[in-house]
Amino acid sequence: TCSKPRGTLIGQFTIGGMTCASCVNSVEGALRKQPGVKKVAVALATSLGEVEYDPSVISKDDIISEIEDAGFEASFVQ
Ligand code: 9UX
Repeated sequence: TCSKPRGTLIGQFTIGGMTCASCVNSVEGALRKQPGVKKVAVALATSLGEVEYDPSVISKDDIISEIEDAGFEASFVQ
């Protein structure tokens, strides 16, 4: 059984263009303020991010667009 509430998905994405810790804060901050985003964690060393979101509120494409608007490239791996 899944312990997550209904409507919650976890997606993993790769991020291009991050070179310092402030970049991490920019990506995380851009996503955290979006409705439907519940959790976000970005790792500088691996250029990987994980987001917990409600797909009925925000789509993967929306999430990618927000990251790109913050000045980075991103694509979901899952
Ligand atoms: Mo760090 Mo990131 O000086 O866009 S903020 S490179």
